[in-house]
Formats: sequence, C-alpha cells, structure tokens
Amino acid sequence: MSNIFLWLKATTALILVLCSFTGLTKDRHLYIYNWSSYIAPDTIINFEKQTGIKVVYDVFDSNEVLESKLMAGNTGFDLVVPSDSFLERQAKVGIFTPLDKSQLPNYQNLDENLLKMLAKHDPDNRYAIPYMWLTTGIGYNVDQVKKTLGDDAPVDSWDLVLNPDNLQKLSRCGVAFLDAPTEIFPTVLNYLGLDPNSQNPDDYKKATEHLSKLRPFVTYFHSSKFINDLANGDICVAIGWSGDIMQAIAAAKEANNNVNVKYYIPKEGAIAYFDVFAIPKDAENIDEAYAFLNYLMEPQVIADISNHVFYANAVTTAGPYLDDQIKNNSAIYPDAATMDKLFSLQIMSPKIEKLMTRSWTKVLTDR
Ligand code: N2P
Repeated sequence: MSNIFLWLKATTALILVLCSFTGLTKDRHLYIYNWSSYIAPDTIINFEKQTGIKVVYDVFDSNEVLESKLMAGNTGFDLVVPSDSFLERQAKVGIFTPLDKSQLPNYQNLDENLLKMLAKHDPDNRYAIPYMWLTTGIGYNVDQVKKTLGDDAPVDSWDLVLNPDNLQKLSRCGVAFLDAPTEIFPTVLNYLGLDPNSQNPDDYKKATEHLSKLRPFVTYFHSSKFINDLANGDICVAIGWSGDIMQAIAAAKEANNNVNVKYYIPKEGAIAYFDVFAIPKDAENIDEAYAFLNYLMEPQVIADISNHVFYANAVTTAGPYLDDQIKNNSAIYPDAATMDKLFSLQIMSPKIEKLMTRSWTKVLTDR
C-alpha cells in the first residue's frame, strides 16, 4: 500500500514540475484598455469561457489619456484602442509591435476597402486592426431644441451649436462638448470655412477665438457623461460620437421617459475615423492578444458588439448578424452624398500639436 502512495506522490510531483515548465498551471491573462461604452455585455465573458484566458478590462474616454500612458511606457496593457490618426503618430515613435497576420486567420473577414482607407494612417496595415468607424456629429433633444429655438432650429447644420447666439439660448437646457481638442478644433475650422487639417497657426487663432465665444454657453466638456445626460433630458444638445448618441437614443426609448433624442451629421461635413486595436511593444501576453483579435473578427462576435454600441464594424461577413436597426441606420452607414462630406484627420506638426493643447486649456479655463 505504502508503495502505491509513494508512487502516486512521485508521479504527481513529476506532473506538477512538468506543468510548471510548460506553463500549463499558469493562469493566462490578457490586459485590455478600450474606450468606455464600446463593447457588448457578454463579449469578454464569452471569450473567457471559450479560451480560459482571464481578461482584465479597463476603459478610457480620451485619446490624450491613452497617449500619455503609451508614451510613458510600461502600461501593462496587451491591447489598446487608439483612433487612427493617433495610432499613426504613436507607431512612428515605435510604440507598437507589428502584427503577425499568420496568427490571425480571421483577418480575411475584414473589408478590403476599409483596410485600404485605414492604410492611409497605417501603411500596409502593419500595426492596427480596425475595430469600429464613426462620425463626430450632433445629438439633440428634439422637443427641448424646438421649444428653445423654434421650428426653424437648424437641426441639419453645425449652426445649431457653433453659432454663439443659438448656443446661448440652448445653454438654458444644457450643452455638452467632447473634451477632445483634436476633434473640436477641426470641427470648428471646418465650420469657419477653413481647412480642418490646417497647419497654419493663424487658423488656430481664429478657431480659438470662436471657441472662446462659445465657451460661456457650454455646460461641460466631457467625453462620456453626455450619453446618460442626453437620455435623461439633463442636457439638450451634445457634440458627440455617433454610436454614443445612438446609445442615448436607445436608453431613452428603453426608459420610456418621453425624451426624444436624434443624431445628425451636419450638412457642412464632419469627421469620420476608425478606432483600432494594436499591441503595445512591451505587451507580455502576446498569444492571448492574438486570440482576442481573432475572436473580435468573428462575424457573430463583432456584429453583437455593433448591435449593442451602434458603431459600424469592418468585418464584411458580419452583415447577416447585424440587427436591421443597425444595418438600415443612415447615421451608422451614411448614404453616398453624406459620405462625400466626411473628412478624416491628419497628424499635425509638433508645433501645431502644442498650439492646440495650449489653446484648448485656455478655452477651458478662461470663463
Ligand atoms: C465609445 C467612444 C468611441 C469613439 N464610447 C471615440 N473614439
């Protein structure tokens, strides 16, 4: 008997030693840093169930916040989600690891035209997997705006929120602007008839002057709070991201609270861009990161996310799994005429970057 015990003990010890050599007993982890309100409730849970990988999921709502972490290094994240123009600049300074596409069999599910568009920011699609694409437009409370500005409220134009007289009136029912200088400056430049990607400091002076006129009427600058506030009727207008505003529309419908929110892309044109997944150079859980990227490119998985967050994904084969309200939504998939008016963002010279940051702080702090 005691011999059997000894034998069992020795075999168990041997198995444990072998397991720890091969890493089999080690828990597998994956650290993800994504935008808030940008995933379906069961995306992570299902991935964990399928793979046994434990995901640590954290969120942000600003490219600047993500960038400062990436630039400082040692973020501890294995996957991060910058917007395309930010990825372009970050890749240039060697922040990301190039993608090994042979580890991504589902890469073939991606839309080739969208990949080509993204390649303007990420040549040869070297570092980034497109996640969602979006526009930056206006969300508004139909009844409150009508009550405040009357039947002629310009609810097809940037005039609604970028004309100081209108904004002054709307400030009574609450105004939110994104706290995103790299989006608000180009939006204002475009509204003023200037190049949204201008590299001319004088243009930024004009945009800053204009923003200073609007500033007293902006209730707050924040990049995620407006979803709930629009849905509850606590603000009546927001410059925000397409899907987030549509989440507010859905939340108000769900609450059945008589708040009627709409989203539009103004006739003067608006920003459109991709948010993308990339692997930081110092990521430790590379196999796990590839497993997640593959999972994200499964048609059903990414369609479930789009159905939940109201953003357009880049997986061609996801179409059949998309809800009709997503597929047929012109705010998510704009018509050709609207597409023509959308513009993307280019990276700025360090001088303009600095000018933008300084001017933004000035606008936000001068009251
Ligand atoms: C999700 C916001 C993602 C769009 N809440 C901003 N890049």
